[in-house]
Amino acid sequence: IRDTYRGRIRKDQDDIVLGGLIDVFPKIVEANRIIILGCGTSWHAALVAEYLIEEYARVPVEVEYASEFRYRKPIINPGDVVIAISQSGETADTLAALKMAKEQGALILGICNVVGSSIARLTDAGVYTHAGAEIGVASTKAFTAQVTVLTLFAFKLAKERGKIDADTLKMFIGEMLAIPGKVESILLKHPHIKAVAEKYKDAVNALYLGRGYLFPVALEGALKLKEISYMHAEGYAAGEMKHGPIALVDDNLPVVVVSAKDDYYEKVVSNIQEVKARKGNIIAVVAEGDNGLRSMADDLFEVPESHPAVASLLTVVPLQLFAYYIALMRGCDVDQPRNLAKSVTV
Ligand code: F1P
Repeated sequence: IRDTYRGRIRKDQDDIVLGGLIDVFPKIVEANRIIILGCGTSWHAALVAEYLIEEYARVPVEVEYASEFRYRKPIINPGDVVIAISQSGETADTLAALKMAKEQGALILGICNVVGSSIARLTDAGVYTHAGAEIGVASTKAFTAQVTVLTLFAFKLAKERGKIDADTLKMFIGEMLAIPGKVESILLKHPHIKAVAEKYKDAVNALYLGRGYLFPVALEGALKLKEISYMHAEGYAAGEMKHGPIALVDDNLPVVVVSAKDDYYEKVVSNIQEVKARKGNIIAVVAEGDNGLRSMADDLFEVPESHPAVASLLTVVPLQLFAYYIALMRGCDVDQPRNLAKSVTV
């Protein structure tokens, strides 16, 4: 995340500089709509961006799997800005969807990790995540780097569109600059995360719930567990639980609830009560010092407090580690999971 910031936050921390977008930013400011495309983890990062851009920059955003978008007949207008997110920059579905958007006159942007990759070369402009080489096939630091770039983008856009003032931008920059240190403090808690993984390593299913900015984190936590430990896991918007997944809850089901001190807090508390009433096991990701959830959860992953708009960058980290330890304990190869490829080029 520190590398992703490098050179992108002005020295006096009062502005965000996205060098690759300078020439096209006036067009982005005028966009009627922003469409964000990706696959897998990159799609989850896009969801975080949707919430950020709509809340702060007030531009309509659509997020779609590139693998769907490329085959249906979506409406794309010349006033649209289409952003592709891809760690590898080679994902065939994302590349094909982007080509289609380009042919239909949209401004196309890329957020990729691999410099000079196919998606990066196709786009009109873009931002590299500079997350370094991802060794494992399943995206982890790519996710936090993508969300970091998208957060910078959303706040920059909000400022340029006059939706937030200079002081608010400065406050957000301060929040973001504090993230790397906070992530380090979460990583130091790995022995605790490992101990919790030991308790749940033999579960057959797991459910992940979150609301708002933490809904995509729930999806991502579940995907990491599936990808590297082969444990079946589902991520849901917590408000959807009563519309189906609640039927799964019994004393064999670990339910990971991702929370923060945000507007959804009370709703998350009632979701936890609903799970506990059905004897489910709650693993809660909570802000440090949140004693309210401490008494309700079976296990806790504490993360430092932050503004809710950046909480996804912190709350995802214990879930990545949790998946990692469960995978190791189940004898899985965490770097080369079966059936997965680093670049899905077909
Ligand atoms: C997309 C993706 C990853 C996933 C795995 C397979 O890749 O679905 O999110 O973890 O590596 O590919 P990309 O377009 O971000 O390179």
